[in-house]
Amino acid sequence: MRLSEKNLSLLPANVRRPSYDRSRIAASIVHLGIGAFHRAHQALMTEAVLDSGDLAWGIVGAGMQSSGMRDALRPQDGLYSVTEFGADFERISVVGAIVDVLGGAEDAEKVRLLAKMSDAGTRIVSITVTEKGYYLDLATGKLLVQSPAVAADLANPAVPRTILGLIVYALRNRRAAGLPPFTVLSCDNLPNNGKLARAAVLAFARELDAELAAWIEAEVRFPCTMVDRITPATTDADRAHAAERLGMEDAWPVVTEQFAQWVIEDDFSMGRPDWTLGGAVFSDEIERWESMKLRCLNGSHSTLAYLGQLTARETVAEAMQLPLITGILDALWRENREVLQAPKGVDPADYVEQLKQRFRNPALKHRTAQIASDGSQKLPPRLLAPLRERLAKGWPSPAIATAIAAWMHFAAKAAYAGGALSDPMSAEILAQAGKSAEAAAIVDNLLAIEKIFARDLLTHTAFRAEILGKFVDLAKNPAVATAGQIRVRV
Ligand code: CS2
Repeated sequence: MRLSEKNLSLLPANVRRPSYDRSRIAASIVHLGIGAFHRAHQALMTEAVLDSGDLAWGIVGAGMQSSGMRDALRPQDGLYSVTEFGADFERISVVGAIVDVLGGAEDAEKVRLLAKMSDAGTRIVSITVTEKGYYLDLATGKLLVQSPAVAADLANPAVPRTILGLIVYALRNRRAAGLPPFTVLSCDNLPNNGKLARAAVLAFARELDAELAAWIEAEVRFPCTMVDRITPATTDADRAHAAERLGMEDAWPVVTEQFAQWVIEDDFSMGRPDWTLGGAVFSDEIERWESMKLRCLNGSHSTLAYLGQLTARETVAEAMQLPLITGILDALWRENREVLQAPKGVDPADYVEQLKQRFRNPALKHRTAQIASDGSQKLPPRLLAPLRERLAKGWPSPAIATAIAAWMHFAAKAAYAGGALSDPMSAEILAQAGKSAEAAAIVDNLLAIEKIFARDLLTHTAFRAEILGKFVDLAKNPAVATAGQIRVRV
């Protein structure tokens, strides 16, 4: 038996389920990048809105690269389960907010998606495509016009594959039809995510049509948001657990933590749901919320991931058992806090304590390999931003330097093993990391990648000495996988 509209009534009594009539929902939100995170976060908060009786805000989800989610959820009428785990807490809910899933690999689906976005009923287009889905050079903020995906979308308006092509062509259709523009709501882990989305969309539009770009600039709203909920990729064990609780199969359940936070700038052109019903907060302090979260949570997550990968710790909770790692994290949090501007009413010390509890959550099998992906995209906002603020004050940053050195070891390890990295810049990183087996050369060759490090760090004498020192410390530590493989000149 499989989860579906027809089988809802057969769920055990302790499973939460939609309290409203799904056939009456208006699907006014299109979500680009329908993965586990969106389904554990925005979709669940939207579920609370629907449960309150406001049925104006159903979601049409879209896969950007693969059709996997569509194939899993369509036979289930869009229904799926979310299991939330806290220290002494477990709750399972079946969510009805996603009314359809489009998109994926096939051209015909992209055409349907574009038509849905161009439709008068679409009021919000929200996005979770990760950092690389914006096609921005994060060191300069410029659009990667040469990237094959962007070039293809500029050349082929009928079947756009990137969020930029989809948004710009849909807005062009709406303008031509005299329809108001939807709001573009970025929910990715980027500082000023709305502003970055706007910059990428405008740069793409300018390549096509200056007038259209000017219209977008004047008319389209791109609120910034801070999103937070640790949601690991679903495993087979999660599928089995959900099936047992539901008494039926769910092809793609979501497992997440109890904690959830969503802070949103209240700037929507065609209305918005009252997401506060699901726990969201509207605020004009997004930049502070976002930088606290990115640096304290995601920065330490990346640090844990690279050090965890180097010390054979498969999950975050396992990595949190290793004093070598927790010692570096404590120092990293101190370095971050010294340059942090916390939102009003938030005590950063409490925030960090709560993070430690969240990272230790044994119910979440959050793989360090998953977080270690896309380092080229994650390092700049998570680690290099606070680093530059500290360098400007002339302060040393041994913990941030260790974190970056750990990423360098991680890259060197992959280069020596002849493997690949899950990173859009894998080829370039591995070429630089594998050029030499000598510590100083590896550090310099990697620091020379301008798309990640810009130009200032390689030539900063004090920082270069600091990171080399930390890189050498790791190379000499027998607990680290690359120890013995890297030559250290004395
Ligand atoms: C993680 C995030 O994979 C990663 O890079 O740091 O996905 C993290 O789990 C979320 O941002 C938590 O809100």
